[in-house]
Amino acid sequence: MMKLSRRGFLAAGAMALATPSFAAEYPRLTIQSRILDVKGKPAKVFGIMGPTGKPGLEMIFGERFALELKNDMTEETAIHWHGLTPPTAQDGVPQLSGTALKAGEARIYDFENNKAGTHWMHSHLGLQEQSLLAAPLIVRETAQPVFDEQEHVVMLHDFTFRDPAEILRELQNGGGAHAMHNMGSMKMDAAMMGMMANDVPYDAMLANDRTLDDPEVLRVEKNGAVRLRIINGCAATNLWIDLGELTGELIAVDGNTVLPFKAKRFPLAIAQRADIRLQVPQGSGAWPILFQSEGSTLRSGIILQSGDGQISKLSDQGVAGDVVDLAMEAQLKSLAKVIAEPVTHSELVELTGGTENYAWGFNNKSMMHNVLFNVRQAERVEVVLRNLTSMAHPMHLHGHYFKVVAIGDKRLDGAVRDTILVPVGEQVTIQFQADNPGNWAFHCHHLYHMNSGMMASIAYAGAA
Ligand SMILES: [Cu+2]
Repeated sequence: MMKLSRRGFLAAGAMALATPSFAAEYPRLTIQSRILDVKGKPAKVFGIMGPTGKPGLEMIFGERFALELKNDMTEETAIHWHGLTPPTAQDGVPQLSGTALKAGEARIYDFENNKAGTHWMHSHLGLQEQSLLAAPLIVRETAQPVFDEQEHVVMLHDFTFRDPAEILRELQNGGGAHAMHNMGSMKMDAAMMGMMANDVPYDAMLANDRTLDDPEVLRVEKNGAVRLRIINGCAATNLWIDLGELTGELIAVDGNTVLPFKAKRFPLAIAQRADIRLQVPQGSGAWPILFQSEGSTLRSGIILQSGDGQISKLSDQGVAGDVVDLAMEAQLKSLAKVIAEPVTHSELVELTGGTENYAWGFNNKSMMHNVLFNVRQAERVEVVLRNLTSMAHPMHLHGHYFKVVAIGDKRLDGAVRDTILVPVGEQVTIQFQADNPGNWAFHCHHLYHMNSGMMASIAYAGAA
C-alpha cells in the first residue's frame, strides 16, 4: 500500500473534490427502456438498473442513502423511494417534492436513512408504473443475516400489452371493466364481488419479469431456511401469496417486523411488501410459490427447487382469487416498540367516488395533490379511513409510517405500515407521529384511481 503523509493525503483529497466528475463517486441508478419477452411477444417496458447491473438497490441499515439517479429514457419521470422517509424535497412526487427528472438528466439524492426492510422504488409520474418503472429497494437489517437463511427478492407486476393511457381514457369515459360499477346499487354475491374487485384486465402476471410459462427457479438447500422478500409492484391488482404445500411465517410487512404469523396463504395489497420465512422440506423437491390475482384467474409464481426435484409445468391460470380482506391484518401485531402517545389530532377521511366518469376522491372531492388536511409537528394524528365506494383502496402515506389501530370498531395493537388496504364498506383507523415536516402525498396506490382524483396531500402547517 502506498504510504501518504498527512499533507499528501490532504492534497489528494482536495484534488478529488476539485475534479468535475465527483458525482461519479455516487453509485448510479439508471432509468431505462428495455424489451421484455411476455408470452412469446416483445414488450417495451421501463426499468431501474442498479450499480451492480441488477434492478434496483440493496443496502445495509445505517448506510446513508446516497446515489445518482440518471434518466436514460426519452421522457421525463420522477422516482419515489417507497418505504423510506426522506426529507420532503427528495421524495420524488412532482408538484410536492420538486420537479420531474427530464430525459437525460441526472440528480443526486443524499439523505440519512433510518428505515430497514423490504421496500421499493417506482415512478410517481403519470402511468409509467404500469410500464414496470419500478424496482426493489432492499435495506438489509444487518450486513450478515442473523439467521442462517437464503434471501430472495420477488417483484410482482400486472402486465398489459395495451397503452395504459388508453385504459385510463376508457375507464374515464365510463367504459372498460369498471362499467358494471355504475349500474346502481344491487345485491352482490361473492362471485360478483370478485368480478368487481378488478377494473383493469391484464394479459399476464409477472414475478421477477417472468410468467409461469417460464418461471424463475430458485435453487434451495434441502431442509434450508429461505426468506422471501415479496413486493406487490402491481399497478391495479391485489393478490394472494400461496405457499402451496409449504407453511411460512410472515415476519415483516412493509419493512416493519411483526410477531411471526404462520399461514399458507397471505394477502398482499397493491404496494405492500411481505417478508416470509419458510423451511424447505428434507427430501429433493420442487415447490411453487404462487401469486394469485384477486378476482381473476391470472397468476404468477416462482419455483423453489432442491436436489433433483422435478419441476412440472404450471398454468398461468388458477382459481380466481378471493376478494382480499383484513382477516389477517386484524391478527397482526407489531414488534416495534411504539410509544402509545395520546392522540392530539383526529381526522375522518371518506373514500368516495368511482361512479360517473370514474372520478375518485376523498370527502366527495376529486383531487390531484391538493391538501386534504394540515398537521403540526409533534402531533399524534389519528385518521379514520372510511370506504364508501364499490372498490377497495390501498392507501399509502408518504414520509411516515403509521400504525393500524382499529378495523371497524375493534381497536387493536396492529402492524406498522406505509400502505393499508381499505376494503369495500370497511373502516380502518391509523395513527402516525407528525415528525417529518413537509407536504406529503397521501393517496390510493391503485394507479388508475390515483390518476382519477384519489391523490391528496397532508401538509405541515408552517412548513415549505
Ligand atoms: Cu383506489
